[in-house]
Amino acid sequence: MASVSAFATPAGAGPADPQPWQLNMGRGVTHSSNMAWEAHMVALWVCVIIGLVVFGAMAYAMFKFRHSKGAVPDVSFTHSTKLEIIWTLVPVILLVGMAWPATAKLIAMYDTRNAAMTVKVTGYQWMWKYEYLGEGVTFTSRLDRRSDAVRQSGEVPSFKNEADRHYLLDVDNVLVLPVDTKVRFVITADDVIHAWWVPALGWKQDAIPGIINEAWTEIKQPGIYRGQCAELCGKDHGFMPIVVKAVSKVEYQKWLAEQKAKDAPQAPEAAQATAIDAMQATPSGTGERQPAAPDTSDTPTPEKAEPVTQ
Ligand SMILES: [Cu+2]
Repeated sequence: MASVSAFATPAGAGPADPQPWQLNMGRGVTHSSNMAWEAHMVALWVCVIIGLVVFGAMAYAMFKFRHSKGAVPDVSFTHSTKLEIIWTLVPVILLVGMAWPATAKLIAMYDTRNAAMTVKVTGYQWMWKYEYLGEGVTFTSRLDRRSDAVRQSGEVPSFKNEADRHYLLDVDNVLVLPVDTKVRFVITADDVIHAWWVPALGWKQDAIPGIINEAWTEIKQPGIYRGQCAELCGKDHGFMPIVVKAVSKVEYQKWLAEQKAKDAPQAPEAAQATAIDAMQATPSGTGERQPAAPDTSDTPTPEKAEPVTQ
């Protein structure tokens, strides 16, 4: 990674954003992403060594035993038991040697126990809804207005323009999470299959209607981490980015209190989320939905109301 960080970070780019001329996979900012990076580096070096040995042997054989030097083919050679044992055992040892730690890492990545908090993520065409379970904080997160306007104007955005630095990668409401906290995600969708993916966290998880998938993260350093929907989900698949803002625990508590205060009387986000719920409600939808409050101005007295029969 030293070679990567040697390149100057462009102004406005976050610590986990890809850099110009970056060759290797980024390390990310979580234990999971570091484990993925380690598994990747082991596999990469195994591949590099195999490549050097195989192509080195080929080059040596072609150069040393060439026709012009009077080499004569050994036409009597049919097989070598010793060689066959070696070229079977070596790959088996390599594969087991790589699979063992990779499996241990995968098991750790799927262990969502002992999380301090849970965020429910729901994918919609084409936005995300975040619910901080048990906190009563819910909001939707969609492509920021600036990106939306630019993409529809036909104008070609330039990375030199600071306002377009994160073109198609900015949202109106970011997902705020505390650092050094195990956060469990429950991930689903309300229409088609989406996938929630923030590379710096080290995983992606499918968001499937009718199925709850789990994942977790524990972000080590504060920052802005960007991602996108990673499942082709319709015409605006490319326009439902994800932005995670990791802050200190104190800042997070402050932010949460602000959200609760804002949501308490008449919350635009909550109202918007409820509107989306109502719009997308299907008979197979989960949970009981309260019918909209009736307009009582010209409603007859309750005893006159018709009983609802199914
Ligand atoms: Cu999607």
